[in-house]
Amino acid sequence: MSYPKDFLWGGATAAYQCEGAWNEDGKGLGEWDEFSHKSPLNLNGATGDISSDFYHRYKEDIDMMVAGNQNTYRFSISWARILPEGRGEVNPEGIDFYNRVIDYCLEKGVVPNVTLFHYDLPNTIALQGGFANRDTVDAFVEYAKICFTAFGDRVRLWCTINEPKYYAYCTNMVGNYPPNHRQDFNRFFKVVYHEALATAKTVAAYHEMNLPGTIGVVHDNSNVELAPQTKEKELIKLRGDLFYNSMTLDTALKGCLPASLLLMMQENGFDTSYMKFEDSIAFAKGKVDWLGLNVYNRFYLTDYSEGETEVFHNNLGARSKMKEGIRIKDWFETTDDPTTHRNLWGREIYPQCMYNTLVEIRNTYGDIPVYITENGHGQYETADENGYVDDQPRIDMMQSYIDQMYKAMEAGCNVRGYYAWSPMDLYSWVNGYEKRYGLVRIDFDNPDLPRTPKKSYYWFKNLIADYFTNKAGR
Ligand code: BGP
Repeated sequence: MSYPKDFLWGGATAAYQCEGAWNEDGKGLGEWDEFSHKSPLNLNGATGDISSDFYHRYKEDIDMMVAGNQNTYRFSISWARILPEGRGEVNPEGIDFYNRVIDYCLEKGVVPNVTLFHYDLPNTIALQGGFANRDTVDAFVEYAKICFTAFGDRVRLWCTINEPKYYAYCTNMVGNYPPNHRQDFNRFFKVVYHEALATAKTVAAYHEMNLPGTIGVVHDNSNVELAPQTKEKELIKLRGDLFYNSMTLDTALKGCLPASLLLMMQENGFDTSYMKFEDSIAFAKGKVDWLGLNVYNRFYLTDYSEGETEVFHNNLGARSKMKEGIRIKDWFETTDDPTTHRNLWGREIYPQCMYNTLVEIRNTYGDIPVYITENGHGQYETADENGYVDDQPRIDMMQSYIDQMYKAMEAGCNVRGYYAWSPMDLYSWVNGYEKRYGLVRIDFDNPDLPRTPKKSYYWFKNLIADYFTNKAGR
C-alpha cells in the first residue's frame, strides 16, 4: 500500500534545543552548556539555558501538537540529565522527567519517537575525547540500556544517534560545534566510526532485551548528485558516497563497512588503526530496524579543480554571502546549480532530493522502513502585534518536499512518517534564536515565553487531516 493508515505525522526537537532547565533537578553539565557559556565561538552569545522551557511546559507543547492533528513527537533524551557524570550514578529526577513526557504523549495518543543522542555529550565524556575516544562507545551503550530499562515498556520507536556524520562534520571539519576542531579529517572519520559502532552495539543490546519496539539511526540526508560538467562521474559519485554516507548507512543497513572506504582512507594517508577486526562482528549483529532521514538538501558535486581543502559554512545568515559546501583537495568539490535557490544561510533548497534519496536508498539498501525524521525551513521572522507570523515561505518549502515524499511513496518507497523541524520555535545551533524553524512562535523576549501558532501550524494541521481523509489506505 502506498499510503499507510498508520502513517505518523508530527514534529521533532532535541533536548538541548528546547528543554532549558540546564542545571535543574540534578542534571549534569553538557558540552553545549560549556560551549554556550564560555566559548568565543558562540557568535551571538545565545544559550539553551531556558530556551523554549519545554522542561516545564511539555504539556502545553504536546497539547498544541495534538490540537494540530499530530500523532507523534520525536524528542531526544539529555544524556547528562540521566547520568550527570556520563557514567555511573543515575539521576532519578531525570528518569522522572522523561517518564512524565512519555506518559503524557501516550495519554494524548501521541507516539513518542525517542533519540538517545542529539549532539550534546555529558561534559565529562566530552573532556575525555567524546566519540573520538573508543571508551565512549561503551559509555553510550550503558546509557542506552538504562533508558531501555526505564522507558522501553512504552517507547516503541528508538533512535540511537541523530546525524552521526553531521555531528562529526560540525565538530571536526567546520569547527562550529564543540570541541571546535577544524578540517581534522582523522578526527572526523574516527568520530563517525565510533558513532557507527555505538549504534551497532546499542541496536544489538536493544534486540537482546526483547522489548516491544524497534530501533533505528537518523542520518542527515546526503544524496550525492553530479553536476553535468563532471568528468570523472563514477569516481566522484563513489568518493562522495564514501565520504558522506557509507560509514553510517552501510554499517547500519548492510552490517559492514565497505572495503573501498578503507582503501580510500589508506591511499590518502588517513589513520584507520582504531578500526578493529572484531568490530565487523558488532556491525553484522547491529543492523537497524528502520532508517530516519533528516531531509534538507543534497550534495551537488563535481571534479576537484584547484586549491587547498576548504570547508564553506555560513553561521551568519543574511550577514554573509557564504554558500555551504566543501572542496577536498584531489577528491571532489561541491558546486552551484544555477537553477536552484539557497536559503539565507547558503544552503540549497532542492525538494527533488526527497524523492531522489528515497528511491536511491530503496535501490541500494532494499525495502527498509524510512521515517522523514526532520524537514523544515529556517528563516528570520517578525510577528504582528498579536504574535502571529505569516510564514508562507516555510509552507511553500515544506509542501514541495512533502509532494516529493508522496511521489516516492507512489513509486513504492516504504515511508512511515514525517516530522516537521520543528513543532515550536527553539534554539538553533550557533544561530541561537535568530533562525526560526517552529510551526508555533515563541516570543523569547517575553519572560512568559508565550506560544502563538503560525500560519504553517494551520497548514500542517489541514495537510494531516487531508492525508487521513483522502490518501490513507488508498
Ligand atoms: C539538523 C539538526 C537539528 C536542527 C536542524 C536545523 O541538522 O538535527 O538539531 O538544528 O538541523 O539546523 P540549524 O538550527 O543549525 O539551522
